[in-house]
Amino acid sequence: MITVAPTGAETAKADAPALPVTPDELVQTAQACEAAGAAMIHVHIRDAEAAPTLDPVRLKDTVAALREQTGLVVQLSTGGSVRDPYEARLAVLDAEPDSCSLTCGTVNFGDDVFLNPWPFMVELYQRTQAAEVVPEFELFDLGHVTALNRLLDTFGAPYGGQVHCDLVMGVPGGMPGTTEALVAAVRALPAGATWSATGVGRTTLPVALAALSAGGHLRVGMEDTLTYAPNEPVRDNVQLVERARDLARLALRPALTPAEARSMLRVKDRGGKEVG
Ligand code: KMH
Ligand code: ZN
Repeated sequence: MITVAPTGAETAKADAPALPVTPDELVQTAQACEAAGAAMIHVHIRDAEAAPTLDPVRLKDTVAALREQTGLVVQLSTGGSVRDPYEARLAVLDAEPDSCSLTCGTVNFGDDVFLNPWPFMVELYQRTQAAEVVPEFELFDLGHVTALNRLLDTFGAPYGGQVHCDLVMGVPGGMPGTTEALVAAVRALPAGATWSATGVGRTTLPVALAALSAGGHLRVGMEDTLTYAPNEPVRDNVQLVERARDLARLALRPALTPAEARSMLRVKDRGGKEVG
C-alpha cells in the first residue's frame, strides 16, 4: 500500500511552491497520486493564507471533496502542527475520516516538541473506537512501540480489529532512518500488525527499500521529503508516488488498490466514489 502525505504542517508554501495547500490543489494532487498508485492520503489542511489549520468546517469539506472525487482512503492528521492544542486535535474526528493518525508518544521535532502524552493518546484512542475510525499508529521512536502495546493491552483492539502502524523515521529527535532501527521497531510490533514506513529527508530511499524488503508498506510525499536526489528538489507529490510504485514493482510487491487497502485496514464503509 502506498500512502501519500502531500502537504504536512511544517513547510511553508513559499519554500516549496508545489506543496498543495488549497482545496483544489489537494484534490488534484490526490487524483493524480491515486492514478500513480497511491491508495491512502494522509491529510493536513491549510487556511486561506496557506497556514496550517484544524478548522472543523474546512476539515469536513476536505473529507467530503476527497471522498467524492477520489477512491483513496482518507486519513486526517490528528498531529496537526507542533503548535496545535489538544482539543483541536481531538476534534479532527468530528470530520468522520476513514482513518486518522495517532502518534504514540512525545518526540523532539527539530527545534520543536511534538507533544503526545499518555492521557492524550488514551483520549484520542477511545474517541477513534467510539467514532469507528481506524487509527494509524505513528511511531517516531522505539519507545512509541512500547506505548502502542500498552494502549492495546489496556484498551483493546482498534475499530475494525486491524492494528496498522506507520514508522516515521529520520526526524531529528526520533529514531534514525536506518535498516537496523526499522528491524528493531518491526520486531517489537504486536503480532499481526500491518505497517508502513517513511523516512524523512535523505532517509527516504533507505527506509523505503528496507520497508519493501521487510514486508512493509510505504508512505511518501512532500510532508516528509522535499529533495528527490542531491541538489534536485521534488517536482511534486506524483513524482514521489511514482518512484514508490516503481520500487514496489521491482520488489514484486505491486501497489494495492484503494479497495484492497480498505479491506486490509478494515475501514468503515462511509459511501463515497465507487472504485473498481
Ligand atoms: N506535524 C507534525 C508535528 C501527524 O500527522 O499525525 C506531526 C505530524 C504527525 O505530522
Ligand atoms: Zn502528518
